[in-house]
Amino acid sequence: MKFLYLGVLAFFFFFFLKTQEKDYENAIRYYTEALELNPSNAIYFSNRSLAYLRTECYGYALADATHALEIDKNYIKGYYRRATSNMALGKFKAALKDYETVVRVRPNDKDAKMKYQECNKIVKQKAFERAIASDELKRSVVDSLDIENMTIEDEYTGPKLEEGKVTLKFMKELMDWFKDEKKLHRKCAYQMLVEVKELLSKLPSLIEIMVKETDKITICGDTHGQYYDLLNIFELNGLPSLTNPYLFNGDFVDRGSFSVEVILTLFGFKLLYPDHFHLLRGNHETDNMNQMYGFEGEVKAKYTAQMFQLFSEVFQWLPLTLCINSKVLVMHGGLFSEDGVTLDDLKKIDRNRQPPDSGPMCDLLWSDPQPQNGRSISKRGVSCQFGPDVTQRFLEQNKLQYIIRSHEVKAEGYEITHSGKCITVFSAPNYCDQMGNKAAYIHLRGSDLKPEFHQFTAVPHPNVKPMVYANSLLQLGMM
Ligand SMILES: *[C@@H]1O[C@H](CO)[C@@H](O)[C@H](O)[C@H]1NC(C)=O
Ligand SMILES: *[C@@H]1O[C@H](CO)[C@@H](O)[C@H](O)[C@H]1NC(C)=O
Ligand SMILES: [Mn+2]
Repeated sequence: MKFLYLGVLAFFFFFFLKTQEKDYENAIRYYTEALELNPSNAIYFSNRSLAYLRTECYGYALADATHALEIDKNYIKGYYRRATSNMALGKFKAALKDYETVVRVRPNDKDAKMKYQECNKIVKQKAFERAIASDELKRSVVDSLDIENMTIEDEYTGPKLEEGKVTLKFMKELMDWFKDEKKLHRKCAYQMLVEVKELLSKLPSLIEIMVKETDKITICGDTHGQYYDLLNIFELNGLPSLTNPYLFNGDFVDRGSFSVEVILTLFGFKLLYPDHFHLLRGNHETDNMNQMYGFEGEVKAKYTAQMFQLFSEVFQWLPLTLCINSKVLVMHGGLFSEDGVTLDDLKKIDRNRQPPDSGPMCDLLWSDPQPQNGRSISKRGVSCQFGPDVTQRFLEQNKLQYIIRSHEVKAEGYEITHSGKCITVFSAPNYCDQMGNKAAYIHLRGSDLKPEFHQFTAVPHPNVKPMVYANSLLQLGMM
C-alpha cells in the first residue's frame, strides 16, 4: 500500500503544483521513496526522469530513462525521455537512435516523426560543420563582414555608436531602447561584437584583479536573458562605473527571451569600462547550449544566422575564471575532477574553443559542489560534483580563502556551503518565470573580502515567455 500512496503523492506534486522548483524536488523525493519500495516500476523511473529534466539534472534524467527501458524495453515513453535527456546534453546522435525506435514502433505518430526529422537535421548539420572545420582553419565571420558599407536607414531613430565607440550616453539610450522592446541597428551590433572580440581576445584565461581597501566589487550570477531583472540590478545597485565595478559570472544568455538585450548591454559596459566590468564564460556561452536553449534562435529571429556565428566566436574568448586580491577565485561552475590543479594551469588554458567533454576547462564551466566528501558523478551528466575536502585541498594548495560560483538556482539567490569556502550566487529571480526563487548579488570589499549578500525579487517583463526561441525538440520533448 505504501508505495501506491507515495506514487499518488509524487503524482500530486508533479502535476498540480508543478510551478515551483521545490515541487519538482518533492516529486523527485516521493518517486525516489516509491522506487525504494517498488524498484521495478518503469513509470516511476520515467516520471522521475522528467522531474530531473525540469531541474536540469540531465545526467540523472538519462540514467532514469535508461533504467525505465531496462525494466520494460517496450515502454515508448522511456525512449522519448532518453532522447530528450541526450538532446539536453548535446548528444544528438544518441538521441536520434531513440527517436528512430519510436518512429519504427509508431509509424503513424506525427509528433515522433517531426522530432526524428528535426534531430536528424541537427546530426547532419553537425557532421557538415565538422567536415569544414577539418578542411581548413575556420575563418572568422569578421573577415566576411563589410561593416563600413552597412548603412543606417534614416527611419532608424535608436542609439548609434559615437565614431564607432561606446559612450555612457550610448549605453543609457541603449538600455531605454531595449526596455521599449526595440532593436539596436545591426550595424551597431556588429561594431560592438567586433570590438568586444578584439578586447576579450587580449585577456588571459585567468583574470587577476586587485580591489583596494576602500573599494568594493559587485558579483552577479546567472542572468539567463532576464533583461528586465538585469536593469533592476542596476537600479538597486547603481550603474556600472569606474567606482562601481561589476563581475557577471556567466550564463548571460539562453532560456530568457531577452538574451540579445542582456548580452549587448553587458558587452557595451565591457567596452566602456574594460578594467572595471568583468565577464566570465558560463556553460551557456557555448554552441550546443545555444542551439537548444534559445539564444541561437533568438539571434536568428532578431538579426541573422551570421550574427550568431560572430557571437559564438566572441563567447570563445570570454575568460574562464577571475581571482580577487589573490584570495577569492570566481568561476561559473566549480572545481575539478582531479586534485592538483593550480592557478598557473588555469592561466595556461587555451580557451578559444567549444569546451571539451572533460578536463579543467569543462569543470570550470560545469561542475557543482556536493555536501559529502570526495567526488561523485554529476547529476547533469557533464563534469563532476566535488565535496568540501576537495575544496579545502584546492584552496590550501593555491593559498586561497574561498571560491564563488553560480550555475545553480537557489531559493534564496545564494547558498553558503563547504563551511563557507564555497559560495553560490544566482541572479535570475523567479528563474524561467516558474521557479519562485529569490536572486542575489554579492558585495566584496577590498578591506576584508567578506561576502555581503543582497537579495532581490523578480520585476515584471513584457509578455514574451522564456524559451520561446528554444529548439522545438526541447519545448515539446517533455511528454
Ligand atoms: C506519470 O506521468 C504521467 C504523465 O506523463 C501521468 O499521466 C501518470 O499518472 C504518472 N504516473 C505516476 C505513477 O505518477
Ligand atoms: C563598399 O562596397 C563597394 C562595392 O561592393 C566597394 O567597392 C567598396 O570598396 C566598399 N567600401 C568599403 C569601405 O569597404
Ligand atoms: Mn550554468
